[in-house]
Amino acid sequence: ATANIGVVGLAVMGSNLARNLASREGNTVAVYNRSRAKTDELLTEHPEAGFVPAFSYDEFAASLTVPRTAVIMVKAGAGTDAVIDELVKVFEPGDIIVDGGNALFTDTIRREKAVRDTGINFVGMGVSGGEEGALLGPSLMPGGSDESWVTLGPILRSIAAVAEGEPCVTHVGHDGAGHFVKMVHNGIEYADMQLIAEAYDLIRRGTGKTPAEIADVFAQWNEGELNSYLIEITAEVLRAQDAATGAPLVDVIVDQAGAKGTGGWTVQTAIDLGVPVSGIAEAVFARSVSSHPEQRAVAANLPGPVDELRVDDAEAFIEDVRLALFASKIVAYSQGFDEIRAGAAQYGWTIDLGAVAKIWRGGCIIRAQFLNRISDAYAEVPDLQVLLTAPYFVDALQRAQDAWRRIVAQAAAAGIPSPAFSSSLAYYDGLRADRLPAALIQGQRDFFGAHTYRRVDREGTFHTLWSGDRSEITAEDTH
Ligand code: NBP
Repeated sequence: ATANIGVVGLAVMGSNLARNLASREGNTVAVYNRSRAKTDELLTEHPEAGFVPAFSYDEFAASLTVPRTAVIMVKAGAGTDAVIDELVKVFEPGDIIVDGGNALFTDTIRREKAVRDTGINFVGMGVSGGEEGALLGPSLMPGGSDESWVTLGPILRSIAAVAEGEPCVTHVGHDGAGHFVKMVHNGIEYADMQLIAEAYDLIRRGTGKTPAEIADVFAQWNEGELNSYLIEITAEVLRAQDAATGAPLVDVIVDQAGAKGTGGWTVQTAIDLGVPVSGIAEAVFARSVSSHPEQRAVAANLPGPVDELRVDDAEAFIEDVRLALFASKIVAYSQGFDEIRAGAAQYGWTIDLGAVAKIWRGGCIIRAQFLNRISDAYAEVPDLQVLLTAPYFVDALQRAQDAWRRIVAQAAAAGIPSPAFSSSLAYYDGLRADRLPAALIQGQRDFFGAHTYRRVDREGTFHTLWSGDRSEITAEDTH
């Protein structure tokens, strides 16, 4: 046995992660792939990595020093279960199996439970940053036991991205905590991308600027408080020209956004937890609206407003859009962190939210300067109820809110869809409202279903005899 760590699954992510591991001092990396071709190819192309190839699970286990540590990077779902079944046969108590695929956190909880009886440690780990991140430094979100973290910590710290001198990895929490946090990361990513897309659309329709000119706007925004990877790549995408036609690339790309499902998971889980993640939900639904060409074709002639968006002062309008984007982004992140808080409470994880914000500062898709403000907020008040009530965000929302309202109003008047901008604002106003019309909903529920209500002035649960004399009685909560 010569390798201190192994990788199973040598497609794009696995081979890049294996190369990243091999490039770090002190690591020797065993590699295995179900079909031999990928292993051969990796060995041929990267002799410098000094990989220890294995062509069976027995060989793979034999090549690893104890405690054996293997990272699985295969297609999430049945593939992951198949690999775990095989590794469990050849590994021993104390060994560590890490699943770095995009597993649903409930699958990770199930797998951890199943593997636990064997004495082998199972760690679900979120990996963000795509293929480049895997190779050069991803953001890593491992769950699993404290015992496994002792072995894994130093290895993961050595391969993770580094942000402001700190490696982008932390032991997020037990069993499914890492994959849960990765799921929410992806949900926030959906929201952030949708918000940026809405900002682009408003600027284009409002000012008539070309995509290349709007690229300059985003590049400039990237110098300020919006500084982030997504803003940076937006500028690059908008600047790109199609080689075949000379048109802006963005104009020749079909406007139907795809999705692999993690955004949907974030929303489904939030619904189960009762957490409003409206910004993320709108982003998921906006992609699905875009992806129904047959529905869009029959709806294309529906009446719209007479007046198009008219902007007199392009510069002022663009600044309004920037502020609306920043405010909506604060809402999206606040909602995402709310979901992590709720998930931690539900599943019994101790998650340091400030540490999560820190490990997202590098390597991952939502890396942004702004995450420092989030970690500051949690450093100051660790059990902060609502992230956007932290002083920095209150100040930012104060600066942004007039512009945010103008943009949402202008977009609605001109018939420009801005679901993420407008739902974020609606959430913000809902949250800060003194009284909500939820009182009326309780009245309606009591009317048709005797669901009862509570009163503002007395303890207890009440029901009005709607079909009788309409007097009020004290009621047991019937539902
Ligand atoms: P894929 O998701 O395309 O999976 C291909 C790999 O899975 C191949 O190595 C394949 O082996 C293996 N595999 C399958 Br499929 N079924 C298997 C089975 N029953 N037993 C053993 N191996 C099996 O690879 P990827 O794009 O590199 O992603 C790997 C994981 O990383 C996924 O879970 C993905 O969601 C996650 N992830 C991806 C990204 C990204 O940006 N792409 C980012 C973060 C996480 P074969 O060669 O024999 O077919």
